[in-house]
This record gives sequence, C-alpha cells and structure tokens, in this order.
Amino acid sequence: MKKILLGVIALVAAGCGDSAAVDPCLECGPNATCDAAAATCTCAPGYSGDGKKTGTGCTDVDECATNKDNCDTNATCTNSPGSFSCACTDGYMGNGVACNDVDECGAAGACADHATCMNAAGTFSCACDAGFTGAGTAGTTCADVDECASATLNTCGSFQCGNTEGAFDCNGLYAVEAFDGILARLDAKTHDLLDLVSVTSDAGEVTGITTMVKHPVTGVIYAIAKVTGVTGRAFGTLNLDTAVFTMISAVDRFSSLEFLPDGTLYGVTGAGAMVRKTMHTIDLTTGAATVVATFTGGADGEHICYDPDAALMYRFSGNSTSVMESFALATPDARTVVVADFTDISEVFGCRYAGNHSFLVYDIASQVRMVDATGTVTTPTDAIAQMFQDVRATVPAPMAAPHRLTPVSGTIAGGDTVTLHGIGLTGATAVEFGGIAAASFTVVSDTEITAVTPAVVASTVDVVVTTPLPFKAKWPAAFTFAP
Ligand SMILES: [Ca+2]
Ligand SMILES: [Ca+2]
Ligand SMILES: [Ca+2]
Repeated sequence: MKKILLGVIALVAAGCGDSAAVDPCLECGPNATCDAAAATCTCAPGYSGDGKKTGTGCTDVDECATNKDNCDTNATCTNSPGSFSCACTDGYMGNGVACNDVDECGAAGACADHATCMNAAGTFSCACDAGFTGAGTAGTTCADVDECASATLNTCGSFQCGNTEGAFDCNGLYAVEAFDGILARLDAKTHDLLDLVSVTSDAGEVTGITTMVKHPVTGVIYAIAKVTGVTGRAFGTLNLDTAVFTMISAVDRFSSLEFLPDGTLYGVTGAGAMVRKTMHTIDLTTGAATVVATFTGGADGEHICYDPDAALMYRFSGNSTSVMESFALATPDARTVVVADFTDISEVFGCRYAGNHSFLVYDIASQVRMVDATGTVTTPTDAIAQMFQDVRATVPAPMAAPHRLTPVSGTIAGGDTVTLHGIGLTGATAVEFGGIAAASFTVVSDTEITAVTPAVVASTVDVVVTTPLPFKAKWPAAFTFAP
C-alpha cells in the first residue's frame, strides 16, 4: 500500500516536470500576456502581433498613421508606445477629442485701437476701421488717414476740408435760389459763392428751386422746384452730390418747407398759390398736402422755421411790411407777433434754425441776417454784405464718411451696384458684404471699387475688402440690406 502511494506521488512529480518543460507563457514576448490554460500569448492593447518571442512579438500600433485615433479634426495626433495622444491645434481649445474654435475677439485688446476683430474657425483677423490705416493687429497702430491731403480721398470739392480723427468734414453751405435751377456752394461763414452747377431732373427743365430742407433723420433733402411742364410746383428730393431733382408729385405753390425733429414735414403756400398762405403737413411719399392752418395778413413771402428747443414755429411774411410771428403747432391761429415790421430786413426769402433760439434769414436784398426769438436782428460775423443772389435756402454740407459707400443700402435680393471709396484697393482679391462674397467686383483704381451686392438677409453689415496688403479695408456697419 505504501509503495503504491509513492508510485502515485512519483507519477505526479513526473507530470509537473513534463509541464515545466513546455510552459507556453515562456514563449510570450514583451507587452504580451499569457493565458496558461489556453496556452496563448496576447498582445496588450495598443500593440499587435502574435505575442511570441519566436514570432512577430508585439509591436506598437501607430494609431495616428492608421486612422485608429479618435482625435478631433482640429487636433494633432502623437503616437507613443502602446498608446497615442490628441492635442487641439492653435486656435482651438478642448481635450483633443473634441476641439472648439477659440473666439479670440472675445478677449480685450485682440486688435489695435480703431480696429475691428473678426473671428473665424481656428483663427481671427483684425482690420482698421474706415478712416484709419494700418495692420490692425494688437501692438500696431491704426493711423488716421488725412483725407484732406488727398484730392481723391475727400469729396469736399470747393468746400473747405477739415481733417478729423477717423473722418473729415466738408465745411460749407449748399444753396438754392428761386429764379435759376442751380445748386450753389457757399462759404460756411461768409456766404460767398464758391461754385455752382445746374440742377437736372427727369421731370423737365428745372427753372428755379423755391426751398429745400433736410430730413432730420434720413438726411434726404426735400425741395420745391419750378419745373417746365409741371403745373404749380414740383415736390421732390434733391441729391446734393449729383444735383439731380427727383419729382415726387405736382403740388401747389409752396414757398417754404420745414421739418419737425420727428420727420414730420410742414409746408406753407405763398401769395400766388391756388390755396394761398396756408400751412399744410406734406406726405413724404406721395406729396399729398393736408391743411392745418390758414394765415391772413402779410403780402408776398411766406416762410416757416421751427425752433425745436422751444417747440415753436415761426412765420415770416410780407414785403414792404415784413412781420415775424411765433406759434405753437397745436394752436396755429394763436400767433404772437414778435416783430410787426422789420427795419433791416426786406421780404424774407428763406430762413433756417441756427440754434440758440435764433434763425439765419435770407432776404430779397440777398442779405444774410441772424434773428433771435425776440426779433433782434444782427449780421453774422464774417458774412459778406451781399451774398449770392436770391438765396432761398441753405443746407450745411454733410459730414462725409472718409471711406464711403454709395449707395449705403440695397435690396436683400442683391444685384445692386455699390461704389466703395478707400485706399490701397489695388489688387483686391475679395469683397464681402457681411461675410458673403460680392456677386462681382471691379477695381477701378487704388481708391475705388465697384461691387455688385450678393443676396443677404435684412441687416446692416460690414463691408470688407481683402487686398495684397497685410490688412483688410473695412467699412463697419456700412451697408443695409432691406426687404
Ligand atoms: Ca501607439
Ligand atoms: Ca477663432
Ligand atoms: Ca481723417
């Protein structure tokens, strides 16, 4: 019995000795794990091969080269033994598996002063605003453009040009008169004539302009013109840049127009009108006139001017006896006589509110006078004794945008031709309206491009031109797409 037991032990011992001699785990190479029971070698994750020392062993899988990584498209993949890593590229942030654009424009000082930052996927750019020039990037300077030093950069013509930071002013007055269809330019202070051009119109020959007034909100000039073939007078708009009068409708013989600050237009008819010496409101779109007051007294000459600071309308009327009255618009029949008969002013030809409860008054003798709310008459400093003949109305030259667009609005359908004035436009490679490429564009000169607008949803957008220069020309919030 004892002998048999030993024999069994010997058999077991002999079994172990045979098993050690063929241990499958000894065959497994580095980075492999052994399954002794199954007698297999398996490469660790990130490695491939048969796992055996005598075979192919375990070699690193290059996940980056074999598209086995899960890095974001905006990340770089770095291979490593048994693994890999992902890192977002510059301009993106995240864990490498998911990378999002960095909005560099959200940080203060991303661009220079007087420049606008434009974010883009993975990057951003800076552009000096209109009227400034430079790279626009942080640490650089966007310098004011002196438009007055260049004949092509300012539109002042014979007006005096005054350079300002980021813009420029044209100092002067546009003037019209009743007996010739002309648009004159006058010196802002002396009222001396600088130059004049003829006013043209599709409606007929313009033989005189009775009055003109500027819309306080839109800046559009509305005028009353004498046009051949038009009965009475023509109501319409006057483009000060082109001297083109566009008729809206035929109206009675209005001698004076005046806007309220909210854009309500008032007009008064003269002594020669069908409905004489009557104040109306006038519809800007149709020219339809609605009677709001009827005046009596006074001979030729009917002019109204509004003092927005006192909310009072003033009326100048008559020739040999020239009166000045004031009234509240709600009670036009309750008028206060300010001056019963001017001594230094003949028939008033036109008036314009000049601030501080005072009016510039032009009279039949081509004199310029300042009249305050009490009727005190003075001659403005520097005014010449006799200005350009028969002036009926003046409008100060509008401040011009240095890098301007004409026109500044168009339809959402696109297809409008826009002229851009800027600098360094030669070789432009792209023109964008709100980030959308122009339908087409033509570089006319280094300072001018004509572009055809693309279709853009109703909005006011930046216009950006890409040039070979290291910066873009940009007109911020410069063009409006309207339905
Ligand atoms: Ca790897
Ligand atoms: Ca970005
Ligand atoms: Ca300037």
